[in-house]
Amino acid sequence: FSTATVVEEPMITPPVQVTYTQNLINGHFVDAASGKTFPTYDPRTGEVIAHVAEGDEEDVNRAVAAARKAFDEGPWPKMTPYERSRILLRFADLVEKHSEELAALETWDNGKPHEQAAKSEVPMLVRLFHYYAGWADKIHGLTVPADGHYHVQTLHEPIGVAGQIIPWNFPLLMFAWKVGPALACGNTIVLKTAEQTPLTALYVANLFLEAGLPPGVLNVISGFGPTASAALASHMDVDKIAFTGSTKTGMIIQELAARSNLKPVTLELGGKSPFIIFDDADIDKAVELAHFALFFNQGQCCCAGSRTYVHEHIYDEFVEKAKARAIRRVVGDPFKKGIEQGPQIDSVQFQKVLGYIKSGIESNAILECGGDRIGNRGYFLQPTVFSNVQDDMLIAQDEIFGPVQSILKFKDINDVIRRANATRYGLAAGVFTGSLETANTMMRALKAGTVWINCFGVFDAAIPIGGYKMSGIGREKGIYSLNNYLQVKAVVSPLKNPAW
Ligand code: TXE
Repeated sequence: FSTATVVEEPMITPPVQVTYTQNLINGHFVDAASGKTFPTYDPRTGEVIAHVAEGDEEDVNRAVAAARKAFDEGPWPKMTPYERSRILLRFADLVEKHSEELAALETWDNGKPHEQAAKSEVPMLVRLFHYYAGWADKIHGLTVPADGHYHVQTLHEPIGVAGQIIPWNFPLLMFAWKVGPALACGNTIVLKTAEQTPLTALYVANLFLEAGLPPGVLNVISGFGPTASAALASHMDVDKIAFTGSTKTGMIIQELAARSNLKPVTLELGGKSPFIIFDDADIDKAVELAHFALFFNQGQCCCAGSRTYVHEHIYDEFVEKAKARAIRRVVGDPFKKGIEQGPQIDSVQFQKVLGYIKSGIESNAILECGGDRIGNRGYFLQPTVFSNVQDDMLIAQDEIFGPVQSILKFKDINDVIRRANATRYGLAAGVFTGSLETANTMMRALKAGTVWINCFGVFDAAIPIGGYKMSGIGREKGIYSLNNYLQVKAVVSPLKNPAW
């Protein structure tokens, strides 16, 4: 594997320093109440980048108290919406100003290609805050034509203290998807970052302070799931919880929310999204898109096109070309120019992916290429392609969350619709075809929160995302995310003289 040599070379020193490692509570960076810290690692080498404060129940209690006070006593929900919008815009300007440090920090902590962080993810963070800054002063209720002699209106009010728990695969974007709409609606927040990637959220939290966000409106805690997240999800003074992560943990979060104060829950969970290629499609474009759909971000995407269904007429040619493309994929130090794939996030995920590769081999899928680690340090994996994958194999059912493409053969449209939908997940789907009728039929038939037709992985601040079935509850981004952070109050009052 030619890419192995790339990984063995000395790694580039990241062009950024770690400045913020403490929790942000009530406008101040503070140590954990216990005094404990934990390491965050460079996935290129497994070496420690920094030690960050380890928040647990006591820190969550302090953060929730600050967020409660900032909500109940203001000024945040009581500010004019325009003033809130201005702070979100100032924050976006500061992100732009510090985009180089941010992109470098994101790559260092997560391992994703620096070009991807710099050219796509940091600009998307800015775009998302511009988008929600635009909403802040356009949130309003309705007047309702009810029966009887009443004036009826609805007020759309912020819910209160929002608890938000985010994962490690897109630390900055997950921060933006959660924080943007919550702040635009006038809520206050306690956000718990993923233990693998605490650094960029702390960095941008400081930019929020610089932008003039009042103390207590946004609190950021680093820490672990069973301690910090669980305390947040079960807190009696948290009014809403939003979570992105695995389906298994999503079920725990919903249970904790239900058993405490029945706080509403939104969940963005796992997926096993089909990418379906018909025989009337341009095969070279289909190969490239299917490759991108699966391998992007080291395969660590909730929406990854992880079941590549290919029509039997073009199957053999597709498999050959998909294999050739995977072998050409450039893996190495994500700080280097031209690198397409960096390391997996940590040893747990790395071992998990290797376990699925073993399972694919044992279940008699054909290993076309890859299948092993690259080099002997860090968490680099060979881009791996399996053909002859059957629907009942583990690699066709579970979320692998790594650079492993599974190619399955199908006969006709009815066959593939049935099989594509035969999963507990329903996050996304992709269709590649030259026929409008096929595209329209697929778009209606697929049970998924997003259907990409002749494209894949197109994200935008305005496009909602979320899951059918066990891929989640609710939608994030776009206008739909506002509903997650608003209460609707109906106000009814009688008329003096109904004749008027
Ligand atoms: O996720 P977890 P992990 C999927 C992907 C991956 C698998 C496991 O398949 O391989 O999940 O990854 C917090 N109570 N996705 O273990 O456990 C944790 O601290 C409360 C898909 O990293 O879901 C972190 O903040 N909270 C996904 C967050 O949950 C708990 C993105 C995510 O961790 C907790 C990431 C507990 N008991 C992984 N345990 C997507 N939808 O994009 C953990 N957490």
